[in-house]
Amino acid sequence: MAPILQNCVGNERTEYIEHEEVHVKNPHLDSMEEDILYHFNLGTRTHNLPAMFGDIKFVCVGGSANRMKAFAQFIHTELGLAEDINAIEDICAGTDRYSMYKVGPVLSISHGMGVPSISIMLHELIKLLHHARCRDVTLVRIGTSGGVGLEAGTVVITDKAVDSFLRPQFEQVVLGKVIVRSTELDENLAQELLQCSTEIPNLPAVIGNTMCTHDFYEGQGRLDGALCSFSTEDKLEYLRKAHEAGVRNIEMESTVFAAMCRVCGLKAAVICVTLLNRFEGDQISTPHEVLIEYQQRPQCLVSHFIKKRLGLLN
Ligand code: R2B
Ligand code: URA
Repeated sequence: MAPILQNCVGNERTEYIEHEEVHVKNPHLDSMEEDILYHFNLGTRTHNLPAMFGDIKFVCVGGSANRMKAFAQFIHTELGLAEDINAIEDICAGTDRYSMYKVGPVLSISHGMGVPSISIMLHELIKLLHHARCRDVTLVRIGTSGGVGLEAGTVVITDKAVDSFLRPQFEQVVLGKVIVRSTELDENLAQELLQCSTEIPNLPAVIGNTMCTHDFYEGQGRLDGALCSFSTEDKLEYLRKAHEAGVRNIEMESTVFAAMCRVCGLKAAVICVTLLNRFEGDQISTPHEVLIEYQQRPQCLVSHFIKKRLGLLN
């Protein structure tokens, strides 16, 4: 069956309205007596979601479970919370699909690698925020990426998330048809984050477009996978074209993240550090300790942003 393209870019947007509860865009949910958030091992019957999560204002998501645990511990220290840091436990301990940590008004969740993995997490996260009656929530993806014409270690705050064809859209196949959703992110939030970056020493940051691919190797124009069907010149030409279109980094989750948040009226941002400059190579050969420091940069930036929003900075 040939795919039928439904061009609905932009049609599904929900405007963000201050102090309104988080929206879900599914009329079927109202008639369900119970909602089991299977991959979180949480549910509306088994857990008091408003009591557990009602005060959440910031959700930070990232690929690795260890990194999101480290972020939870870091933000706990940064916010100067009274509770014992060792009491921060994985709320999703009953499953190893995702990890989730709550630190005051901040939720830290891992989403794995790639669009399908983050998309499942986001369906359940947005329903969780809805069931918990959360208001004024900001979502931030913090992650790693390959830089396009940037020095390694630069943090890219995403302007537009674009697909492999450089289109600011995400295609979701639904019932054998393609639904197209816009991947526009909140411009003011990106600017606010850029301003925060200028207030932190040794945190080079830019606003740029982020390309989201469905593969790390051939899909990102790498010459070092198990398969490669193109030349070095083909690769460089593709990267040059992407750079001309404003792409400054490449990762694997931003389009669906931007699209789903936009449809549900959630303010969202993507902050990824570049681990290498893809014009210079494909292998990530930077020493481990340097990579660790790079990966802390998006965490420092989002922590500064949260503290500023909470009025904890002078
Ligand atoms: C960045 O890093 C991962 C691949 O190494 C992927 O999840 C991403 O977006
Ligand atoms: N993550 C990616 O998706 N690509 C890179 O090049 C580095 C990290």
